[in-house]
Amino acid sequence: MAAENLTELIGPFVKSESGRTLKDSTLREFWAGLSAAVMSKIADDWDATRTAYAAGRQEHYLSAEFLEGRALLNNLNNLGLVEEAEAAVKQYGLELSDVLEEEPDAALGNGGLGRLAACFLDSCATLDYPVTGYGILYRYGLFKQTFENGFQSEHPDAWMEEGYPFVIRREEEQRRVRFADMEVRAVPYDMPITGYGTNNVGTLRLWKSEPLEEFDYDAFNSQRFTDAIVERERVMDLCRVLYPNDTTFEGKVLRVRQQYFFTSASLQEMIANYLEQHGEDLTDFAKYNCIQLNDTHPVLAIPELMRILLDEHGMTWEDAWEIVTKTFAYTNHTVLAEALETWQVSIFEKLFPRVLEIVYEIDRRFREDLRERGIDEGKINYLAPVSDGLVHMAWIACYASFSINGVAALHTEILKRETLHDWYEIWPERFNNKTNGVTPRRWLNQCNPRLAALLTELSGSDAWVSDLDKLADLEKFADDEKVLGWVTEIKDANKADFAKWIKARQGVDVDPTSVFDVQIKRLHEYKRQLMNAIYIIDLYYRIKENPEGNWPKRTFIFGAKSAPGYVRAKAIIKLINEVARLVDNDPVVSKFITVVFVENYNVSPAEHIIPAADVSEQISTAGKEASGTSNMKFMMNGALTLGTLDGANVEILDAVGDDNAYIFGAKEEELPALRESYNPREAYETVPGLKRALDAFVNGTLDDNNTGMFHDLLSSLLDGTNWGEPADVYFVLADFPSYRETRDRMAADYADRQAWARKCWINICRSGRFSSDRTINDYAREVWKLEATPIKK
Ligand code: GPQ
Repeated sequence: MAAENLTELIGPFVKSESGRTLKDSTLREFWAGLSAAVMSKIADDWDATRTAYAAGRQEHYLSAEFLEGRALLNNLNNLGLVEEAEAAVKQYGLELSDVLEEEPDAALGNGGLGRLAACFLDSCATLDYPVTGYGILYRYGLFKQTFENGFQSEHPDAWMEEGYPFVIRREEEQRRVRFADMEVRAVPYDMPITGYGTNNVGTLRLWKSEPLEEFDYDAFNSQRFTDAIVERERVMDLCRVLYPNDTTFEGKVLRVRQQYFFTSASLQEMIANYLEQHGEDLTDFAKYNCIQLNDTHPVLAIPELMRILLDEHGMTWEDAWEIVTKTFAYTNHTVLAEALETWQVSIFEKLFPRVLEIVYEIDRRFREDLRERGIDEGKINYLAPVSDGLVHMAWIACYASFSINGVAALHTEILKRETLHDWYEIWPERFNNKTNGVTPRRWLNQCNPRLAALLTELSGSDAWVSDLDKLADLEKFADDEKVLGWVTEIKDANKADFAKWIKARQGVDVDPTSVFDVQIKRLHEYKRQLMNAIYIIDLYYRIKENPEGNWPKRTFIFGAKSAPGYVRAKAIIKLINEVARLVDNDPVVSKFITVVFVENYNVSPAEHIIPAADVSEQISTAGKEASGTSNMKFMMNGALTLGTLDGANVEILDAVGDDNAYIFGAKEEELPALRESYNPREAYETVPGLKRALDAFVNGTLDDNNTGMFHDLLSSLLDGTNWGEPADVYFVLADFPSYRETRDRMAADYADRQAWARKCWINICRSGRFSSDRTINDYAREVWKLEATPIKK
């Protein structure tokens, strides 16, 4: 690392950003200057890491999304430079925390899948694994959300328009990507991924599309100025925007172009590196390279690698297929049918006919292979890569990958039993589980400095930050009154911080002594934010009925974006905002409860919310949430789970035991039978309080501004739809009674702060297995066969 201290470096770097004297430079320019100074400090190690990784076996993480969030504080923490940075900005009368707030979130992802990719890269860097992430440099990240009269409205997020020091354009490493109707340059922008307590610096390589020629001067000179611009914009369109759908597929041509663009560029680079390091014979490609496919979004890499090996390196089909099937590993992230990516053959035909030809040949051989195994034609046709004019990305992934994994134990079991059952029958050895994890650097050490300090003090070192299992040693303090007192004080201080933050951000007053009950995640019917809202409406009426009752004070916090085209999810957002208004306008009820909908929920708001939470709402319909990852973040920060037996909640319960989590609702295996006899209308009529709460949707209590959307919500619960959807697909009304009972009990339990703190402490101390370091070590050992490669100093 360079010898210079940030105190000396910062001045010149800020000046070069601002082009004026320091006293006139803006906070934003200080952020940019400090960030550039940090980059200068890691440059040599970053180079050394790239060189070290290029020579040996590497893993390549292909993902259409990387939800990185902010980078500066994360890098300062990893490099041990926080105090130095504080001193550096103090010289100019500034607070580091104010400088940090200037940073935009790199929101190049929708939700859990993208954030998981970011946590994984953090762990790979920390553990010195030779792993590189590859994705797309979207000009517009996930849209910015505002509420207009309670309705979600979407706005562009031009996150790097004002400059972003943490990506470096590598002009000299550009590739070319050919489509039948256009050829583009793929220019890499590299983001350094620092690790904790290591000199290794990993890389996230984000590709940007550019025209082959900066500008078509011929067209320009022949007075066709607009043509020149139009062609240029067509190429730039490719990377312009992240598709805002989470767990739903949309068959847009531009999206499949994006997928081919970044996978092709990434593969070209891997091949070039192999040729440089290991010579012309590509036979050993899979010995040196492994590719993890983050869901099906990068699955085009499979036929594309075939194309490169066949057409550009003259291999036989058999030799090429041998390499491909030893290279790829596939992670599935959902069992929801609407997420299954299937592309019309005609789109492939139009964009990359040669890739389509290869897909057809994979399909032909697949059918032959399965026939030889004696599998019947009906099943073969169902599993085939191409059928009914559609290319099935998941089937290509399953056929070509040596490893297929789910993201939590229950999820992997459902894959084997249902979603991918036929594949499991043929190739059981390919299936394995890798329960997700989250990085304790960002999600504990960085976002919750008070708790982090306590953990470090009690354990005598900060070793837990890169070895979270060490927290198990602290469980001995579970009955130590002093420690439990500190845990409570820390939570209260974090809640006071949140109250200040949300007041400044949205002008809302919250009572830091109330129970903070939080549900933050994408808005989706299966996640059941609606059930949460119905509980609050019911509580509203119960309080009105008995205003003298001993109601615990509570703050209900939501954060959620809806896909712009997901009408019902948007209706639920409006409904929650209406519930907030209803409560707020009632002088009696508002003494006890407050509802806060955090606008534009993203990574950095999560860092303010999670450390302050008491209750972690993980209430999806059993079997629907593949894993969930906020459940793990909450647990680490001493919030207690209120959850169904779904996704990784099952493993959280297994870790902490019944006494330290609040579990409710129908189990996954009970749902098919329940569906048979289920009558939501009967629940509506008979479950006390339910009718009153649901009627509020449509009787004028809650106002949907005459859109009819609340009526549609209600009828989705009671009647189903005329296109054949059953009523209450996600069992909201079926689980409501047990949800209400459990949630009521939980709020009452909070009164005994000592007993509550004990539960929190158990959760914190047993969160070790939910560190993404554990997940990544498992992938490295069992799938990637990867050795740690620390750089030499
Ligand atoms: N997930 Cl398929 C997404 O965030 N986006 C997607 O497109 C798909 C899945 C989530 C999933 O819903 C969560 O349960 C997981 O915890 C998360 O992926 C990471 O595996």
